[in-house]
Amino acid sequence: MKMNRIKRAVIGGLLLGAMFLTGCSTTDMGKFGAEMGSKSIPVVGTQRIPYTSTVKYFGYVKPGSEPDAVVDGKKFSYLYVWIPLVAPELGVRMASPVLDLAVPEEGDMVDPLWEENKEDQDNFFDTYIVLERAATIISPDQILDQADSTEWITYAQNDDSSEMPDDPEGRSYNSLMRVVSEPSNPTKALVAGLYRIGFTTYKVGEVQGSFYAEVGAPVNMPGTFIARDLDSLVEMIKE
Ligand SMILES: [Ca+2]
Repeated sequence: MKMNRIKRAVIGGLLLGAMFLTGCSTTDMGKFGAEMGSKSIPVVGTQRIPYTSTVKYFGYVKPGSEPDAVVDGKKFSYLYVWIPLVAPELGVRMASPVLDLAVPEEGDMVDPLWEENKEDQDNFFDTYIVLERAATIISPDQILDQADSTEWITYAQNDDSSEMPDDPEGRSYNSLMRVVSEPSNPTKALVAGLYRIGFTTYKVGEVQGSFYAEVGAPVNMPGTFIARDLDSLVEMIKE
């Protein structure tokens, strides 16, 4: 009887320890794991295969900058994303500020403002992201002609994700979402074309400071680009 109680206490302690470990926030961005092929393992949690292809963007928004748009009273900025192939799934995550979470590597897209301001520890924002696709833009030569007139289809949004590192004040305010394509539904299929990541701050506050954005796919996607404006995006696609 007593032995059983001790055994139960030990097992309980181990379970608690394992839950604590898996529940802890990471201190760097870590691998971006996919939804497809993920497995839920009791105690351990969800095990994910890292995305095969990821494209990263390091950005900075100067305090006091004008937003790209105001949607339902929220000040939105955009990152434009060219997806060159049909994707079975897309993941998007964003963190602010960047500081020690990640450093740009070859092939990453780096905003010149980020280089100048990457040490800024004072300005950051509570990220909120929305993934949208331009309904009519499926080839690069349509981007500049149709961007103003196209409709944008919303796929998903996220405010706070416990999978992301905390902000400098220890709050779980960074964002992560995964969208699995539904090929038979035109508004849920992840076809090739122009996408954008709308980002804002969900609660009261301004979008300002450094930010990290990453788009992942479980297949190779050479020719995927991210830019803050459409002219730059078109330039990158052409090169
Ligand atoms: Ca948030």
